[in-house]
Amino acid sequence: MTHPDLFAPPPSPAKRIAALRAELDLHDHRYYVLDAPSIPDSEYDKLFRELQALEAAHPEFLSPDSPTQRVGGKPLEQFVSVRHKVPMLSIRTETDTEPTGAQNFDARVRKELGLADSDPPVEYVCELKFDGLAMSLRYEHGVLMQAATRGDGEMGEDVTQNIRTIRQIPLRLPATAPAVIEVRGEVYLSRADFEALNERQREKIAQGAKGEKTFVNPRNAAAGGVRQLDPAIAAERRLSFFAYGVGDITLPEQGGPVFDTHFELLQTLEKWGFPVAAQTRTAQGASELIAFHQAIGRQRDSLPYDIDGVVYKVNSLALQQKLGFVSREPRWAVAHKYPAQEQLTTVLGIEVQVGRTGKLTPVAKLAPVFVGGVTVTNATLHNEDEARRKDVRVGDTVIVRRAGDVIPEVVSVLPDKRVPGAPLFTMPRTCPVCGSAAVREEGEADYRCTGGLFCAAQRKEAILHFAHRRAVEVEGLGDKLVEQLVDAHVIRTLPDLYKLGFTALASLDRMADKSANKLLEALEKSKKTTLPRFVFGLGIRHVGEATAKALARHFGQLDAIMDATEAQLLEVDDVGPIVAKSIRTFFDQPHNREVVEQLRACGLTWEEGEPAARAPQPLSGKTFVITGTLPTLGRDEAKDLIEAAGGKVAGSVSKKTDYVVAGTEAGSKLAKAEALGVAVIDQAALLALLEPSEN
Ligand code: 5U1
Repeated sequence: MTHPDLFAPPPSPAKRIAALRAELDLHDHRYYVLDAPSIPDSEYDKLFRELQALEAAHPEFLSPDSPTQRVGGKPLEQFVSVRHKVPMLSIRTETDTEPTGAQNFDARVRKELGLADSDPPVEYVCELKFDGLAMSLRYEHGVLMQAATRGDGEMGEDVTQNIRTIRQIPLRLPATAPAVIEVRGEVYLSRADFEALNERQREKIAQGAKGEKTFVNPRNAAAGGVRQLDPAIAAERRLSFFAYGVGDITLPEQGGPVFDTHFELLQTLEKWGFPVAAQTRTAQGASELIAFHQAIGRQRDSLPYDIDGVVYKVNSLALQQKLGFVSREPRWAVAHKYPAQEQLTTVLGIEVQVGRTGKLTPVAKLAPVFVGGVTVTNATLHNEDEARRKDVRVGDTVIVRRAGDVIPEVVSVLPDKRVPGAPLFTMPRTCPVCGSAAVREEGEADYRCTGGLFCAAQRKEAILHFAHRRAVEVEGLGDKLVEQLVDAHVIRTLPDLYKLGFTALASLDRMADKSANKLLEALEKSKKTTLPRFVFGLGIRHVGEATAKALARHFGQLDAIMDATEAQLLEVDDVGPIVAKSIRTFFDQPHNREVVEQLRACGLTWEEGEPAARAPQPLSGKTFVITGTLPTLGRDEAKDLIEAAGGKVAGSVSKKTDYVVAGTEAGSKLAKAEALGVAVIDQAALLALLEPSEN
């Protein structure tokens, strides 16, 4: 039997264009909204290029709602003002961050509705209060026609070109959507995209780019992105969007949809392709509002974006209408805040800290301030350029920001409050810890101490790194002990560790005989190690665990690694020019070679192999996440096996994960893998994958 499609005529260009657009829209939605792509990027790119080629050959079919037209427009001269058909209201803010904030709102609603204590609880919808920029998206006959900022609520600015670049925003709605609908929501920048944007900015500044600056917070960066006249720059910001309501919409009597509740409306928006925050839920009465506020408060730091509170809305649209508005704020909604993520404080001093790799970081010592839910006393100034650009001086009043798990930072200075005569901050030219020269290489933003293992700051970190569980592993050698040993000048270099005697150890404060013996045993045990652990343990800049493994696999022997030229190092998987240079520089320092020789002389040994042909790499290019308890393999063992076979092991599941290896008591990672459609395998399947394939 012949396959009927085999002889069917090819579809007309118009039909193929329509099919490609629909397919790409679907993949955009799966990728950007559901976080669950169903085809690899390469396949997506192929479809995209086919559509671009067809549209170029048939410009008569070009249409603004095509996925190829997201970043199509030319820079504007200025934005055009637009009048909102339905004003964009603001929301009442409840600044009482305690449960009473929710109780007060519920009490007000009940009073306005004339409810008695004996009446049942009011039903609410709980949402997140995103820290972004309000936006109104107008669709006519299913096509995005206009995106406008809130402005003063009556008049906003037409920023359609920029908003089109947000891939989470559908350019076209399904046929079930009404003839006219304005979707209201928040444009924001995720924390990861904000950090990446600022990192790119810092690099540009370090390379001497004029007029570039870092951004104070994701909200400002998002607002700046939306207000770019050039849509190509807006596209680079990687803005995101969440929907939370509607403005103008076709009335039911003109064929528009009928909604009884706000929750139903949000569910429908989600069905039409808009991102709605997954945390959104209904709640009965004040007690459930409080529970929501507290639950989200606990998650706030780990959310991928900034929120400044949660929002409660009366769910019934009929009750919303009954409650009405007061001065542009609906009585049926409130934003219940969390402690602010930015606060004012004063700079007590500026210290320069030295990291394990010798990086010098200026840190502002602050008058203690409660920000983002914790008391902050230190804030990073990143590097000399940043400190100078912000011009932070001792005695200044500054805005400090702490959001998520990111290190607190000084975002700006209040110049009016400066104490006259406060001196300019200058980066020291010598290391504040060891006095060695501090140098800043061309094109780099950071100063580094050149003292290497001679620098106590680097020494402590270097010893801790060497003794780490995934490096040479000296059980029981923690930071307190290393600090004591280095501060008491008992050890200066790594080999000194192996020269420690019982008497020196037992004389340390709080060191019992038993602990001293245990440490000596652990040191003895650590002498038998492996080449990758030893190389990783040396703490060479840019050489992480995976690179150390790749080097050991490739060269087989330590001397071969130490003597390899940059060109030879570049042949190793995972090693690029920066890493190759760093390895070469490390082994070019006589004192580093001396450390290696002394460690060997102290009895550290590992198996060496021939710099032979590489072992088979059946898992090359694959990313794994391990969760739960595996039947026989420990986590580290499984990780080592995967990495030896060329795979990577990540800590969290994302759309880029190829396999989740799940054992017993696997938790949220397993659930996430299932939600994203990532392959879940057990230990036996992992071991099968490790077998090199026959061909
Ligand atoms: N989640 C959410 N944020 N937010 C902001 N809902 C919401 N609603 C708003 C605003 C300004 O306004 C409506 C209550 C009109």
